[in-house]
Amino acid sequence: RQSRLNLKHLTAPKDIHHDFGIDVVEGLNKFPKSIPSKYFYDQLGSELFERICDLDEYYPTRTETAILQSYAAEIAAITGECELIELGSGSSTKTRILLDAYRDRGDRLRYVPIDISGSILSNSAIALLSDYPTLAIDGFVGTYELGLQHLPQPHLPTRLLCFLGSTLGNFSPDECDVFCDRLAGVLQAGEYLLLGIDLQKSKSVLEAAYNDRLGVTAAFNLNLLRHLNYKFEGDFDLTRFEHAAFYNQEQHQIEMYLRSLGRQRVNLRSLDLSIDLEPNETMLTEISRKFNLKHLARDLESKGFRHIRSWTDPNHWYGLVLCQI
Ligand code: AVI
Repeated sequence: RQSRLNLKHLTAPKDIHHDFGIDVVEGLNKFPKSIPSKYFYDQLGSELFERICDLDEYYPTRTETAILQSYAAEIAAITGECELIELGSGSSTKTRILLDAYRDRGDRLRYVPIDISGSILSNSAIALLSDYPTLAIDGFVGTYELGLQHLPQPHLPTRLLCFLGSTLGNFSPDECDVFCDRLAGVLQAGEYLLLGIDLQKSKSVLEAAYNDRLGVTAAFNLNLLRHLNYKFEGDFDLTRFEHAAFYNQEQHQIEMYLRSLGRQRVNLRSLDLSIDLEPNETMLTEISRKFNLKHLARDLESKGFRHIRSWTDPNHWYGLVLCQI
């Protein structure tokens, strides 16, 4: 009998470490300085992000969940029996809503989660297997890129690739372009893409979501420096930086920074890197783009995806887009 759980590690930790070092040297030698947001997600960073998702001010997670709860059955009816692939599956909480919808139809259940965090992936896979006795999981610990390169042979009539949580918004327009081309390249004719995206809205709602009163987002942002210290024998003093997040209305994006409280020099010994920061100098740590549903559907059409349906919440704060290649 075939095992119901198959989890593969796609990247040797050494390679991740190597890319991380190159990205950090490049980002910190540039002006203005920046650090790629994908490095937020060490163990503590992933846990802090899960806490962000529970915050009163951070509406995206619960809004996306509510939309899925309302429309998962409709999504399942459109795609029919299908294999679920998920990029950035994390705790797979939202995936359960889709799995329930397919299970209620009597469909076979197969799930291909891809996540950079091995511990979160294996914990959620074990919990899923016990809650869904007929589910088979064929997952990958690794980057999205590696996961997409190693997708298993499809077993069910079609596939639905889910990219939820508005993570697409953390890519620059160019990265987004490359990524969508990539998705179009790995999916076969007739297969589906389900995207969760945060929509444009008032500055006050957006800025509150990234400047929560408990300071969890600030801790999440500052944890990046702790991660750098740990990885590269660094001496960032976390008390000498502060979190800042603004909505850039022209670019329709939240920009998150770490601001230097005073002039300081920081060393990352194992990278042989020293950087100087001016008082109030900022390092860009994340952009979080906010979309317009019509524009996004048009952009996806230009990549070869046929827009099937979009769903949103009563406030139109968040959108789910289903398209087919
Ligand atoms: C993962 N990503 C979609 C989150 C976002 O809203 O851009 C990351 C985050 N950054 C601060 N709060 C949450």
